[in-house]
Parts: sequence; C-alpha cells; structure tokens
Amino acid sequence: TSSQFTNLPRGPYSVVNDQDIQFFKKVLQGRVTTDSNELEFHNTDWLKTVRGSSKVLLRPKTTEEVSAVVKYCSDRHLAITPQGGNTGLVGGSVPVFDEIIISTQLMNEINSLDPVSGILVCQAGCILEMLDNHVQEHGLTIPLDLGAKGSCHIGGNVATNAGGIRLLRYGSLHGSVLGLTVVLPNGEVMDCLTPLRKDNTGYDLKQLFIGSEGTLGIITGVSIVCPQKPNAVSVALLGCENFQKVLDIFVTCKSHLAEIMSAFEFMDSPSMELVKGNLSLVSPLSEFPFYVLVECSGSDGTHDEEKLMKMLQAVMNRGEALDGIVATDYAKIENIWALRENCALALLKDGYNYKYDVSLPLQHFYTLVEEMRERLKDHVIRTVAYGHVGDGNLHLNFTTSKYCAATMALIEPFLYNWVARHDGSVSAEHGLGLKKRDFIYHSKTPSAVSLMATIKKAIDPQGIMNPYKVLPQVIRGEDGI
Ligand code: FAD
Ligand code: 2HG
Ligand code: ZN
Repeated sequence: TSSQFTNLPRGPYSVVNDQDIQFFKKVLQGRVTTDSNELEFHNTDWLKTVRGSSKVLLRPKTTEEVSAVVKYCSDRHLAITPQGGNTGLVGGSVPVFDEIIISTQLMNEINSLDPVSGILVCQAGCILEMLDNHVQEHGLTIPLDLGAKGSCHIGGNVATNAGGIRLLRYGSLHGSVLGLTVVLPNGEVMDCLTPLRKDNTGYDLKQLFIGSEGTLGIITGVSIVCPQKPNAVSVALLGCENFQKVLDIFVTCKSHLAEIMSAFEFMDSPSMELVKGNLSLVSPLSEFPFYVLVECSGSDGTHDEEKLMKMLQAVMNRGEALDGIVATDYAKIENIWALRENCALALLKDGYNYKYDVSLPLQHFYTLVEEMRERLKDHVIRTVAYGHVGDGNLHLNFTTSKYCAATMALIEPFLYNWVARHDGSVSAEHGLGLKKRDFIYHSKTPSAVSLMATIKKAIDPQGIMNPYKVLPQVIRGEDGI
C-alpha cells in the first residue's frame, strides 16, 4: 500500500479496550470479530492502496443493534467506519487508523416489494445483484447497475450515490431512492423509510445521506422505486477513428434511438488492449482507436433491433463508425459488456492503479487524456480512458508496477487543476473518501464546503462517524484562506 496518507494525525478518539469488546459481544452475540486475519479484508480497500488497522469488526443484523453499538461508541468517544461490500474506490470504506468497522454484511433482508408501484424496501446490506435477481422475478429491475454488483451493498451504493451504467436511463439515486432509515452518530434512529413517491413535508432529509459516504450516519434501510424490466435488450459495439467520432455517434444515437437508449459508453484502444491482455477477454471487433458501446432496452425486441440496425447503417454511411456489430442474444451481450465492465479489474493486474473519475464538458474529455498520456509517457505502464459518455463522466487511469511518489507528483495536483480550469468535477461518481477530500475546493466554493462542515458538526459533533473522509483536513474561512 502507498505511504501517501501516513502523515495524517490520528484524531482524539478513545482506544477500544476489553470492556468495550465485552459490551459488543453482549449485544451482537457471535458477530464480533477481532481475528486479525479476518480483519485484513475489511482493513484494506478494493484497490489495495489504503490500509487501516482496526482491531474490531461488528456485524449487526438490525437497526436496533446498530443503534445500540453506535450509542455506545458515541458515549465512549470511539470512532466508526461504516462498511458495505468494500468496493469503494476512494479509500472511504476502510479505517485510516483503528476505527471500529460496522459492516452491513448480515443486514440482507428484503422487507417488501409492491408489484404494482414497484417499490422495494430492504435492509442496507442486500447485495445489488441479489436484489436485481429478486425484483426480476416480479418483472422489475433495480434502477442502478455497476461492475461491482456481485459484491456491493445497496446501502453502500446509496452512501456513495453510485452512478453506474444505467444512469443515462434511470437517473441518479437522488431520484429513485424514496426513503432511508439511518442510525445517527449519537445512536438515534432517523426513520424516513417512506414508500411514498411524493412527500413534500419539509426538508427532504434523506437526500443529505445519499452520497454522504458514511460521514453522517449508518444507513440501515432503503426504499427504492424499481422500473419495469425491459423485455428486450440489444447492444451494439462500434469501432471509430477518433474521439470526435465518438461524440458524433452519440448525437446520431440520440436521434435514432431516443427513449430506448439505455447506455452509451466508450473505451479507447489502450482500454481494449488492457482487458484483452490482462484478462484474456476477446473482442468481436478488430482493432480501432476508439470503441462505443450502445445499449437499447425496450418493450418490443423486433422494433428495437430495427432501430439499432438503422442507427448502425447511419453511422457507417456518415463515416462516423468504421465497423460495428449488433448483439441480441444474452451470451453475446454479456461478452460485449464484459469488455467494458472489467476495465477496473484488469487494471489491478498491472500493479499500482492511479484512478481518476471526473466530470468534464464532452468537448474537453479526450484532450485531458492526451495531455496526461504525453506528460506521463515514460513513467507509467499505460494511460487508459473509458467511461460513461452519456453522463459526461470520464474514467482516467494510470498504472505502474508499484506505487511511485514521483509519478503521483506528476499527476496531482496537475490533473485536478486541469479539471477545475475546464469547469469539471474532481469526482463524478466515486465520491471523495480519503483520497480526494483535500481536492474538494477544486469543485466546491469555500462557502459550500463551510456549510457542509456546519451540517457535519450539527449531526456528528464529536466527529466519530467515518473520520478523515469527505471533508478536507483544513476548512477554509469565508475569504477562502
Ligand atoms: P463500501 O465500499 O463498503 O463503502 C463505500 C462508502 O460508503 C464508504 O465511505 C463507507 O463508509 C460508506 N458506506 C457503506 N455502507 C454504508 C452504510 N450502510 N451507511 C453509511 N455509509 C456506508 N461506482 C459508480 O458510481 N459507478 C460505477 O460504475 C462503479 N463501478 C465499479 C466497478 C467496480 C469493479 C468496483 C470495484 C467499484 C465500482 N464503483 C462504481 C464504486 C462504487 O462506489 C461502489 O462499488 C459501491 O457503490 C460501493 O458500495 P459498497 O457496498 O461496496 O460500499
Ligand atoms: C466503471 O465505470 C467504474 O467501470 C470503475 O466506475 C471506474 O475503474 C474505474 O476507473
Ligand atoms: Zn463508472
């Protein structure tokens, strides 16, 4: 792991003692882990770039149990890190020092699913893919999908406000999450688990917890509205010669496919080489500088396929795409999606991964990639770019065999300054966590950050809930200093 964060001072929290462990064992019989081998997974982030040294992991099953242990931690001034599937990519889900890890691993009950409204109410620890399988039996789908679906928890998704590959179609969790139950840092339960589509009775408090990355409380219950599962899905993979063509194809797709388009993703050729080389995946197309993945989901397969074929003809006739294939059967669709969804996993095989997730106006997207590639050319194994073009979200990654401070110094703060100068965001969908919190001012004004700090203080005056995350180490004054 890197030594990037070792200079951080530990906050003035108590240290867990035997009496504390006794208390936890009494409340959570058989669900208190102090074994260092078992703790290793929970102390280390998915990217293996941040490692904490927590001595205890708690696995409650109910909101009441979460409330009891959090109240105890609050009284004892013990710091906490909430954890879901531990697939977060910004170092937010693992402790920095010896924070107590409270995991939602055993909170995986589905409370209800209304087949008429499509509203699902469940515990926060339900794994995203399991939820999707469950609602599919009722002809519905979860309005969120991402590469980590097999291990991330819905509570973790809500806590990070995860975007993913269907945001283009279903919008963000700020729209589809209807209610939450949250255990606040003093142990009190905020029950806003309404299954209502509309509820304008004062401030919409749940919104504060969507994207709060565990810093304001522990989400224990989620109510989410599930759209109809599309009857027919088809995917096109296109090859093209430059990034401008990717954008041209996007415009053509919007006009040809309109409401049936459910994803529009791009990969550059180093990304394709990456998944082919590191994971032995096979692409159905020959080699091109850029690739576009377009997905359509609708209610009438024949109709959708016809539209997709017409789109393919149009982009070929106009010279926007150089080649393309359409897949309508499940296995072929899965193969194409695997190329895109496995980019993150394939990067890990190189060694150390410097990961950036930015929003940028589309016309600047690839200029940043080219500038970075030139700047880092002799210092990295590769510079790869892919992402959710339809959402203006670029994923830009660099790899070296192991962490190198000099390479990092070439990337940061240069990249973040570039993004700020071009009116982008330093975190499009992964959040700030530990790794990016000190770059918050690149995307938020001092007065906005200051209001965030005021809210944090009001809800968590002792600062025990996921310390060192999201808010920067130093809060600037109103004059920006
Ligand atoms: P964790 O990683 O355990 O936690 C993430 C953060 O949420 C931490 O700050 C943690 O403290 C907090 N947290 C977790 N559970 C709770 C809770 N119950 N209450 C309060 N706080 C909590 N993200 C995207 O946005 N789009 C993508 O397309 C995408 N693809 C991914 C693909 C892969 C292969 C991987 C590894 C990650 C990807 N991610 C993506 C990152 C994404 O944020 C996470 O996968 C997911 O949303 C986090 O869920 P989790 O349960 O693993 O949370
Ligand atoms: C994705 O879209 C995820 O695949 C991961 O958000 C992004 O690996 C990344 O950089
Ligand atoms: Zn993504």
